[in-house]
Amino acid sequence: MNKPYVYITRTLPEEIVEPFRETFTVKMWGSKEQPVDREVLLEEAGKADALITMLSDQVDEELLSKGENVKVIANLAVGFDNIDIKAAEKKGVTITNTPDVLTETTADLTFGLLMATARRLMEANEYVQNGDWKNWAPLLMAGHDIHHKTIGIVGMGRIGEAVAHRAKGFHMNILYHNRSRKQDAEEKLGAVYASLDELVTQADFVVCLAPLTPETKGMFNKEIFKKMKSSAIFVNASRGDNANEEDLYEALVEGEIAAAGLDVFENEPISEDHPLLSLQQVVALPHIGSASVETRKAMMNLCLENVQLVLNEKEPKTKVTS
Ligand code: 8YV
Repeated sequence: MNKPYVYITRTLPEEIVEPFRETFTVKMWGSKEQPVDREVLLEEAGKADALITMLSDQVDEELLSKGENVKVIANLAVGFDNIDIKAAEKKGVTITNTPDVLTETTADLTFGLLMATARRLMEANEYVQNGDWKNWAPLLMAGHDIHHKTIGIVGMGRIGEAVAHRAKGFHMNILYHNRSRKQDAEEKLGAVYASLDELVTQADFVVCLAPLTPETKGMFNKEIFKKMKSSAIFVNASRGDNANEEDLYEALVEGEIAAAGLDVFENEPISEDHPLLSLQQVVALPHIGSASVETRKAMMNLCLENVQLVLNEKEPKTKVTS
């Protein structure tokens, strides 16, 4: 009997894929950096029993109808805003994601980005590297305190809570805004629920960790930035589309907020002439929230396990439903 055919839209390390080659035939897009050509993906979907996709792949009605035999699509991310879940459900295609395995790593990066922005670490590093450090001055590269300040977490899911744990270690006051109340975070971490307006007016650090949905798209706009403290630092490690980039740029230029730490952008990857990169008070990262070797390997493994389970007519570990 022919082994099931699994198409992966990037090249994954052979050590991860190899154990699964016994169960399925695996083909991978030949680039570690470039997204798969849409035409190739559509053609491969027509032959595949399963797909492993990345955030940069649009899983829409067109792809789903080409993939007549596709039973499962495993997305290498916790987010799945690149996938039309309802259309997949209609076609009976199982969609899986990679929650849990990336929670702590993404929280580490988010907190690191917050710290790098508040304490101007990138700017200070560049200053030393450029040979500009000739003297000591009382306010040389002085940033803002983090400890005992107020953090406002928008999107208190798994990663939000893991960031709150880190914030507690820094003796911060924790506000959060979420679709539902989080009793555990309130009881164990002293997190206080706030409306978005209350949160943005009170927080020294506004950290966005909300998934991208029609409700969250553009939620950080002109009006919201205006309500923030002029000393506030905005950190986004969720999806670029949750913030209106033009409004963010204006808020930074006008001094309505002090700085921004961004791991995500509206259109990724961004080029070096992106307006936000012209601002010294912006720390920009190339969407590396979950990018530790250990975590990325765990995510890849989880995708392959989910594919294997579904192809064996078992429940996947981490199924996404609408
Ligand atoms: C992805 C992410 O790992 O999981 C998510 O939703 O945004 C990242 O952790 C990365 O973008 C690869 O798809």
